[in-house]
Amino acid sequence: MSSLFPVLTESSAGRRPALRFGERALTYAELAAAAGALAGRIGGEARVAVWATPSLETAVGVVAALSAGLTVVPLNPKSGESELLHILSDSAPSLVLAAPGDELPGPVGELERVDVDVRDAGAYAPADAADEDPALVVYTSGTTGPPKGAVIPRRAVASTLDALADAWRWTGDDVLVHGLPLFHVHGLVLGILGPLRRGGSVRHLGRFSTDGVARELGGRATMLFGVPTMYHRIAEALPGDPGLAKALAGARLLVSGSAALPVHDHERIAAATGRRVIERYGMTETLMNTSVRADGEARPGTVGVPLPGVELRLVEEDGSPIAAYDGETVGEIQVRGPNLFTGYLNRPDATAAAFTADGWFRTGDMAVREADGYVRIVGRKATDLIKSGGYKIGAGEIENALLEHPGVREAAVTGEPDEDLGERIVAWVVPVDPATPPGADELADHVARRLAPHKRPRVVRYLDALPRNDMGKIMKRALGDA
Ligand code: MCA
Ligand code: AMP
Repeated sequence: MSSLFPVLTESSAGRRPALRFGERALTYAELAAAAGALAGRIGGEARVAVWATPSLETAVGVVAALSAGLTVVPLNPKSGESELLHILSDSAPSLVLAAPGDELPGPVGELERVDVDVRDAGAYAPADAADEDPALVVYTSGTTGPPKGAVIPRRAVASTLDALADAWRWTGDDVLVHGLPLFHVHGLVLGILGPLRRGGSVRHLGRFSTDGVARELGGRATMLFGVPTMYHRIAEALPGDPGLAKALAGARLLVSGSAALPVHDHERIAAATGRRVIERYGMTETLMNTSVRADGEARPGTVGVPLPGVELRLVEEDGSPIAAYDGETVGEIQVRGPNLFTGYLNRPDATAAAFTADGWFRTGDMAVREADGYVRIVGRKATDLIKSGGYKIGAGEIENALLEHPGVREAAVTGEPDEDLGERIVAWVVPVDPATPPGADELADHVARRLAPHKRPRVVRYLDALPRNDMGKIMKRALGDA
């Protein structure tokens, strides 16, 4: 297939800025040189892990590996030991790319390590890779068990980014600002590979802050990507921050995704800035499916229309397609198109279950379609999937971690509405000894150490017993009344 980053081979683009993280930046010529040198060092490998800190090194490491035709497994640097062990044994990378000086814990430290030198210089010569070759393996949580590795081919990356370019009129003149993590699709594929495929530039904030957004959008940045929690924090800050309001008012495009942006936050931002945030809808497995278009109506509470090349349908419980465009009939969203993953690594069972016989991917998201085709997501099929801060978190994974704590006899995990996070993780715990139950902080630390800090329970509620039905199954819906 043609190169994922055609601009890197165009000498005319050489002096244009490509990446900026804080004070550190690379032009296209510098990025091509650093990626070329690194690709030369790792070219013989097949699958490599990247210690995905929010840094130039991560961006250079990923671009180099993709240019060499390799598959990248991004690792969350805050993942705990069991999560890292699972990801590394499942994906079996032959080495890890990291920034010089970064400490690599336990199982990652045992891998062969290649330091990314962003000032290195080599010839940039992208390898010939096929459309169906895997580009990324991104781990994503399910309702039960450990996260599954979604294998994302190169054609999915290219097609989703080109479809977004069409929908958003995204060009090489755009300067994107964001503070998203670089081990998920949103921050890495859309937020780093997106600008580089267009020949534009990205300014990463290191970590999200409304000050950083005001500074960059008040300067040269034209677009902002964020999860709803970030836009909620912006909406909260706007009344006291005229500089932030002015900066947002001047942006070309404000895009939210990864979870639903509440209409209240949409309206507060519109009232303070005169600008509407637009939403797009995607998944790790499908990359992007729909979006409000730059030239379309930004209707709060909707995720717009299917992107070019993406087929989308709603189906009834029994799988029969819904014909109605009435804003009322709810069905599960199924999608088909070049944006889809090829399957879950080492999980043919889960892959088969995710698709219908005729190749539609079952998203598990429930939606209605309005008369003009706009999709409005109304909920999710599985109550055991929690979206907190834009992260998808499986209840079963946290329950298993809690049950490994010696003070926990039984555990159930649910999501509760949260103004800031969308949903917060609640752990319902039956202690081994009711007189000395493990403390809430201790249980949160326990989960954060094993899995990841964003998977830790924010609230712990203690019970004498979990509500169960006649079959012994935990009745999660009864937990609120327990
Ligand atoms: C707190 N911390 C702890 C503990 N408690 N660490 C260890 N043990 C503990 N017990 C640390 C946290 O690690 C964090 O560290 C800090 O304290 C604050 O934590 P927290 O409150 O959880 O986070 P936050 O800073 O408030 O983060 C909110 C956030 C974040 C910035 C919105 O949730 C975020 O980045 N979300 C983005 C998720 C995302 O990209 N999703 C995309 C997947 P420190 O201060 O060092 O950070 S979805 C996707 O890709 C699809 C395709 C799509 O559609 O987009
Ligand atoms: P992930 O598995 O982390 O890639 O998350 C994918 C899920 O995020 C989807 O199945 C949706 O439930 C949710 N999602 C992504 N974008 C949106 C959006 N704009 N509105 C509502 N939900 C969204």
